[in-house]
Amino acid sequence: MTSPILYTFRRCPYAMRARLAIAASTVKVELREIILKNKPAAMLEASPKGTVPVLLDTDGAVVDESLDIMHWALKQSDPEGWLDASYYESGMQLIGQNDTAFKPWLDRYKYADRYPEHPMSYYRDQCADWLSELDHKIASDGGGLLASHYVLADYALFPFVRQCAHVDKAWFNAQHWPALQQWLTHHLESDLFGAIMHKYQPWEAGTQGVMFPQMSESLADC
Ligand SMILES: N[C@@H](CCC(=O)N[C@@H](CS)C(=O)NCC(=O)O)C(=O)O
Repeated sequence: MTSPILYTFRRCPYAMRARLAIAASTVKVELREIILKNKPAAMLEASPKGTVPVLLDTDGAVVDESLDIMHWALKQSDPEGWLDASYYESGMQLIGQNDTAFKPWLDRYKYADRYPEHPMSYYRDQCADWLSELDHKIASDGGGLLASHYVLADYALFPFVRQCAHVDKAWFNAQHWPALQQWLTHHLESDLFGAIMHKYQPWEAGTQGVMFPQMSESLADC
């Protein structure tokens, strides 16, 4: 095995945050796109819990939590200072809140028919409380969640805010969250996001995945 292998699913927010960090670090991996309903045996052998993303390093180490994959990549190379120590602890706290408190509400909002004990609007209100908090943070910190620039927490939370906004775009856009809406638009329109959202055919056992991140067009022209 010459490159680390990343098992990923394009639309998974956890996999997105891992790909964002890998792309920003420019650490090269072999990307293997999977289908959640038909997980490759090689992935399950490496990580029997069966969630994406999973990173299999060249020394055989398995990293199967998205946040750990972000750290794995950024510890090798962090050209944009995502791990800036000044914002690290507060960022990890925010990520913890996102993953443990907000994400369950997001799932209920997105799949409200599976949680009939409350109407969809109830779940949306829970999400809105968190999004309002994020809007205030961005407004007071001058552009990012914790600083005037983006750090680890911005990239770790962005795919989840995106997912929430996409459940009902008209509703999201109608809220008075100017700072959060601008923050989201910036991420959605960024080259980095474009670079991690290419569509790939699902990987087939016995074949080579695709090298990721792919060279940017400006570099490829040189
Ligand atoms: N805590 C994990 C969560 C990953 C996760 O739940 N991924 C979802 C996809 S978004 C998954 O693989 N679910 C398994 C399935 O749907 O079979 C992480 O941060 O990597």
